[in-house]
Amino acid sequence: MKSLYWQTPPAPYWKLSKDRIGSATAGEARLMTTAFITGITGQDGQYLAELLHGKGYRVFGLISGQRNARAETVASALPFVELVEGDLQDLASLIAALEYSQPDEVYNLGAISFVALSFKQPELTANISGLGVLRLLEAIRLVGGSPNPIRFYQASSSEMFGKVRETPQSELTPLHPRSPYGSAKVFGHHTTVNYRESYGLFACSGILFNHESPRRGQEFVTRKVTSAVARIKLGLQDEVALGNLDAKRDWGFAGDYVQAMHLMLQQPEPDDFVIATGQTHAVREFVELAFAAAGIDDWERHVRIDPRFFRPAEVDLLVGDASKARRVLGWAPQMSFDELVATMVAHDLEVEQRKLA
Ligand code: F7E
Repeated sequence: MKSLYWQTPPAPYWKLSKDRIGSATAGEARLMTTAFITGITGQDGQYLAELLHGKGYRVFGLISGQRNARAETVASALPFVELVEGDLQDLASLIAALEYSQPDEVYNLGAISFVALSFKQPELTANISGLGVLRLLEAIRLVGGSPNPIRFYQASSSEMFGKVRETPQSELTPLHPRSPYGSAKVFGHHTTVNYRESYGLFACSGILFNHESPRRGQEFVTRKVTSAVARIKLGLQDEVALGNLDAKRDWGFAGDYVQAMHLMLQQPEPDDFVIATGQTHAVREFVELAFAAAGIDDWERHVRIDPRFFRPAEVDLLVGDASKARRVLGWAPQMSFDELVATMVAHDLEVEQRKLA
C-alpha cells in the first residue's frame, strides 16, 4: 500500500501521477471511479474497499494518528488501498485529503462505534461520530463546489432508534437514542439530511442494523463470544464473562451490508435506507448457537454474568424493516443468522488452532 500523502505536498490534480496508482497507468486512473473511505481500518471499511476494488474503483482510505498500528493490518490485507492522513476531528485535514484524492464517492464509516465506550468517553464520541460528519460534509461542500459532483454515504445506525417507538423499525420510525453513541449518530443522520436539503448534495444515510463477520472487533458481543467459544473448545479458557443476555438484535453479515452502501450511491436520487435482515435474536440465542457450533451443549456452565458489561441505558429490542431497500435498491441479505454464527466460530477455531501450531 502506498501512503504518499505525507511524502508529497498537495497539488491540484494528483490522480495523474503514475507512481501513486499501482499498476494503473495515468490514463487508466483518470477513468477509474474514485472512492474515499473513512474508517478504513474497521470491519466495514475493509469489506467495502474490497467490493469497490473488485468493481474497478481506485480506493483511498483516511488514516488518523501517529504510527497507527491498524494501518499495518490494512496494508497487508488491502494492498491496493491508498492511505491518506487526516482526522474527522480536523476540518483542514479533511479538506486536504479530499483535494488530494478527488473522490467521486465518499463513505463515512469512521466513528467511535463501541456503544459501551461511548458512555465512558461521551465528548470524544460526540466529536468524532457526530461533529465528524458535519466536518466531512463541510469539506465536501467546499472542495466539490457547485454543482457538487461528490456523492456521500453516512453510516447511520439502528442505535438511533434506541427505546423503540415501533417494531419493526423503518426509515420513518421516530428516533430515541439511548447512548452518547446513539445521540451522536442522530446528529450525523440529521446533518446528512440537512446538507442534502440545503445544498443539494447527493448525501445518503444508511441506517444499518448490527452487522458482523470474522473481521468484527472483539469488543462487540458476537466476536467476543465466538472467540471465547473457540478458546474454550481448545481448552485455553474455561468461561466468558458477559452482560445482558436478554437484549435482542437484528444481526446480519457485514459483507452483505457494504453492498447496500454502494448501491445507495448509484441511484438517480439520494435517499435514506434501513438495512437489516428483519429477524431478531436475543444475545442468549447467539451464545447458545455459537457454543453448539463448536459442539458444546452445556454452554451455561461456561458463561458468567458480570455487571461490568451492563450499560447505563440499554437498547432492548431492534428489528429492521428493510422493505424500501429491497424495493428501490434491489438489496436483500444473503447470509442467514445460523450461517453467520457458524462462519464466525469456524474462523475463530482456525485462528486459535493456528496460534497453537
Ligand atoms: O452489543 C449486549 C449489549 O456491543 C450488542 C455497533 O456496531 O451495532 C453495534 O452496537 C448487545 C447489547 O453491539 C455483552 O448490552 C451482553 O445489548 O455487540 P454490541 P451494539 O451495542 O448493538 C450498532 C448497530 C452500531 O451501530 C454500533 O456501532 O449485546 N451484551 N454482553 C454485550 N455487549 C458487549 N459488547 N459485550 C458483552 O460482554
